[in-house]
Amino acid sequence: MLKLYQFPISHYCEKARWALELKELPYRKVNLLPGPHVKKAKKIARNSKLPILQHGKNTVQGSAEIITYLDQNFTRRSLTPEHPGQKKLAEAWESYADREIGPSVRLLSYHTLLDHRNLVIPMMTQDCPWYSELMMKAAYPKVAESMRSMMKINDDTAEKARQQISTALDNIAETLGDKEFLIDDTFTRADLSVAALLAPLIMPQGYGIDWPEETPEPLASQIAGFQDRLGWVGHIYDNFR
Ligand SMILES: N[C@@H](CCC(=O)N[C@@H](CS)C(=O)NCC(=O)O)C(=O)O
Repeated sequence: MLKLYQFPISHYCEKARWALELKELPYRKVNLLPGPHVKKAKKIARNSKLPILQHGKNTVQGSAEIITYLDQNFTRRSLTPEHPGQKKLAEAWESYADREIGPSVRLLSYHTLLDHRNLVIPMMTQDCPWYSELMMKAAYPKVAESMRSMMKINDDTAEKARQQISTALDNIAETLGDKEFLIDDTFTRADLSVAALLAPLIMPQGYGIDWPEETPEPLASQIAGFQDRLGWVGHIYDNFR
């Protein structure tokens, strides 16, 4: 049995969900609440970060490690290219997305959303036990403050994140040209990772979360500024998620 410890809202967890679902592997989601997740995560893995996959006696922490584990243990619909050069390139794109895109998208999104508890609490507690929303409402001021401080979220870092996303989108467009995929002519972990980590900017259905009906400012305008370069992410979601 495969068990995924995750946050429904997290785009790193989305990478793992996507890989599991693309490979058509049955798995059970264990949704954790930000805050109380620390105790559970540290009990089963090295640190508090999600996603964590459990498979029998094996525990795998980290979205890239999970994709590698799944490709090694379930060969159906491999996401890692076999050719060593392409494999290296796919892993380099994934690592770039994990380091540069994921944290920037998260910081920019939370910079606005943390000011809107009515929007963010339902996303944080989606598909969690019934009492989670009550718990989160009570703990919210502390949770929001500690998230701002842990991720160093402020106006300056949000502007840096916006610029970093813009640079990443230019790099992606330049690599793609008129191609469909980042590596040759196959959908790989590179496309999955880049698209999943940019997904909060297009809020796709397949992600599995109820996105807010309206995006508050300044996030809405920041996303609008990327719109002309986000078409590929939508295409990848429409066709491969
Ligand atoms: N490199 C990791 C990053 C995972 C990550 O940053 N997870 C965040 C959620 S988006 C998390 O669990 N944060 C809570 C914590 O660090 O305790 C991966 O790819 O899985």
